[in-house]
Amino acid sequence: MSAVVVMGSQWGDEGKGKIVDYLAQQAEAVVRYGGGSNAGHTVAVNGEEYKLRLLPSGILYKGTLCVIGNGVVVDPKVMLEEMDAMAARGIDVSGIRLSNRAHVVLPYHSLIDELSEELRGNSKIGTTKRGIGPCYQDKAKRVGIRVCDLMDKEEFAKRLKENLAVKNIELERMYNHAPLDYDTILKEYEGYAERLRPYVCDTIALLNDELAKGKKVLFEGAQATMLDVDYGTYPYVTSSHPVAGGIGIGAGVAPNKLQTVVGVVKAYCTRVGAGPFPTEQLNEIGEKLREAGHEFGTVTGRPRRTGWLDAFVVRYAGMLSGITHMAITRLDILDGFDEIKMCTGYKYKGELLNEIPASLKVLAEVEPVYETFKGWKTSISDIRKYEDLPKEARVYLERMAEVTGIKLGIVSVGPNRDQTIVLD
Ligand code: 2SA
Ligand code: GDP
Ligand code: MG
Repeated sequence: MSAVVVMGSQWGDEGKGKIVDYLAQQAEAVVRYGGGSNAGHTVAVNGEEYKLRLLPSGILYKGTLCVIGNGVVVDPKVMLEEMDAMAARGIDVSGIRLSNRAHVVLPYHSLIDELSEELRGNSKIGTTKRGIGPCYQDKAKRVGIRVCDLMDKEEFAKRLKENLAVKNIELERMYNHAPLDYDTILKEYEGYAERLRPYVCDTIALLNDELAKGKKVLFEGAQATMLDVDYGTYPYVTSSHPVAGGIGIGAGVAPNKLQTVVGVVKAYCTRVGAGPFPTEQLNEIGEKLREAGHEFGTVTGRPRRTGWLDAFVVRYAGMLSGITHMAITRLDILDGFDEIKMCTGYKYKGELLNEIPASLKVLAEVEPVYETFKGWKTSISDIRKYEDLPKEARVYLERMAEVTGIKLGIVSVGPNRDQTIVLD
């Protein structure tokens, strides 16, 4: 088994960082294939916490290749800050490889992200304001600047000049904002280019070579299925493809190379930003989940919206990405609940739906169908064997597997690497 995917099955923050870190113990390479510094993946080892935004969660293992694929939009400032912070904590960053085809986030991207959200007022998406959408827009508009352009001093200067002329008109006319200064950005980015140069390569060739040699490669999804620009709750989504299909586009590895797809599933559900969330609990249950789970954005610190597990959404995620195993995380957060609910389907105008509706108007009106489970009311954080979990917890997990049609692979009972139960 050489190519393993770890991706989000809900609206993000399922604990992908923790699961990638756990599985990276046996991997030669860990690869990010989409998103950018909007991601916040947390890894905890021996009580130390590492918050990763652009760097793959395999970074804590010396000698592991940590690849930022062509599908990622890279803010060089954030990437270098992250590398410096890791190096300052004694982490070896020499295994990092940055795709020469990845697109570069420039200062006008983050600025426009922020200004356009302000302009949208009540209909804003609730983005992380990291310039992700505007950078992917430039890529699709065919005016983006790629890492290979950044590495070429003349080409970068020329492209920046052309782009900035247009962006400054947009800033002035649309947002009444002062123009950005060409020389300042040029100088800043020339500095980044020199520092990043040793890490830049053709990651497509690198990854396909590793796989051809039988090496284990782990693909790390960012954001999640319901935030996918095609399959999520559009337009309240990110601008990339977090589903497993995003790997063909964002890493240059063909779909038939992916054997194992691990869907990370939080034992309840959260979402940050606007958009429909059928199982949201805008009540004391939601408050309790947020409090017990410390549910605040890793990048922005925003309080996350909270609700019950939506197994109907996880089933959809399983179909879209061919999930072979579920990694259930944060089961321990439910330790103190008397009663736990799971949504097994949606009703719309009294009728059970077979699929997740495309229309947000319909999705906003669906009525989740719940099954209720008895809580286990005891701490499970020290349990390391599946059969040692309380019966009530096993009933909940096994029903989840039944409703979604996906096998249980991992159960996580705490943030630390060792708080992990692997099923046979
Ligand atoms: P963007 O910035 O254009 O990608 O935002 C578009 C939508 O995607 C959501 N999004 C996220 N949802 C959950 N977690 C994310 N990462 C951070 C975290 C978020 C944070 O790990 O906590 O710190 O707030 C993430 N990134 C993007 C976003 O909320 C919009 O709904
Ligand atoms: P990601 O974006 O999917 O990687 O998730 P985040 O890092 O944004 O949020 C998940 C949070 O849950 C992090 O703080 C993790 O350290 C933590 N975490 C992961 N698995 C578990 C678990 O099983 N139990 C608990 N209590 N925390 C966990
Ligand atoms: Mg996160």
